[in-house]
Amino acid sequence: MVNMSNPRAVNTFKSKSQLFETLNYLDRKHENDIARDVREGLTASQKYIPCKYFYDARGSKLFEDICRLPEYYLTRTEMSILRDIARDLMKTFAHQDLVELGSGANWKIRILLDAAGESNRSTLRYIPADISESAVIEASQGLLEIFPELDVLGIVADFTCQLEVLRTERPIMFLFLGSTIGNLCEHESISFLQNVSDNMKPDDRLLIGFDMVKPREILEAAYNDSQGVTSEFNKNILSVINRALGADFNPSHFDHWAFFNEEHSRIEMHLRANCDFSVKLESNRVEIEFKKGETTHTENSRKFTRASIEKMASQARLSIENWYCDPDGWFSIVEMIPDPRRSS
Ligand code: SAH
Ligand code: AVI
Repeated sequence: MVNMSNPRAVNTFKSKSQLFETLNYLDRKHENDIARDVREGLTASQKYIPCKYFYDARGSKLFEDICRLPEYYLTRTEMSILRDIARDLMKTFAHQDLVELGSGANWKIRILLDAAGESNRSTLRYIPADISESAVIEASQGLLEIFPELDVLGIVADFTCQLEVLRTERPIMFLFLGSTIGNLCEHESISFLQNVSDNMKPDDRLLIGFDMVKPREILEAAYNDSQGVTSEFNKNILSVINRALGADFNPSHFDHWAFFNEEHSRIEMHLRANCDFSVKLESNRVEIEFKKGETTHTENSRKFTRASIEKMASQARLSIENWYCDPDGWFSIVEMIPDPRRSS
């Protein structure tokens, strides 16, 4: 069983052939966090909004559309690596749990479950964990239609502060794919990985996807696609805030802006005001002014090198077991285990 006893809600859903449960751990505190985070972010000298608020149902769908874009090489490159390694990873994988952090759509896990084969698959449990309830439900339903023998338990939780709900008694392979780790800043990613390591049993494993540094034109094109989907995704965060906080953002007052910041080795995504205006938050209790040209920082997407990954792993008390990448070295999947010296 999953460790924590008090989810806010336990919901049962139906896929074609069977029922599955989701446990929702996002509570009233999470709703208060949005108000606090947005107030803090929009009153800072460089305005910002934490990127975890991108992912309502529409944000999750827009991210899936991004993954299909020709410029967004990350998804297809990571999937090609997964296809290459899936058989080896899964051949002896039975009676264990696959816990996917920030699971999103089910595209990548399907590759691993396919490779597991039906007899091993019927002994596995897949635990998708995401802040987006709609993503967890839809991915689980879709997966059970393809693999009716699979056991699925959905978890709706914030992986930055609720990892303990994901502990189980069986050996776990944790997955943190898509370079979602790049959306955490350096110190957040180290404390996140330390926290994962602290929640790992000695035999657990962790597979992380990292987007690697590459020429600026390729990086910038991936975040400035020609169809404008990334721009829609970026502006969708304003609709999330409008709904959660009774705010009155007009998305057309902002332009999408994304560029590679070489010094910090990250793509930065911003929303730039295209006129002067003010916005009311929390049903008129707070008013924020925006000046034409001023930007609100909505996301960092860090790009890694082998050295930066090795440093981060060692700071988080994780040992690197295996390293997999595509022939161009654009993306890496790194397998880590808890450092045996982690408690000393
Ligand atoms: N792993 C998928 C999806 C990546 S998109 C892939 O590789 O394509 C990032 C996912 O992380 C989204 O589904 C989003 O809802 C989720 N997410 C972002 N911040 C989160 C948080 N703090 N806690 C839990 N899930 C989070
Ligand atoms: C989820 N995450 C890894 C994506 C990224 O590339 O940083 C989110 C994204 N933002 C813009 N495009 C995609």
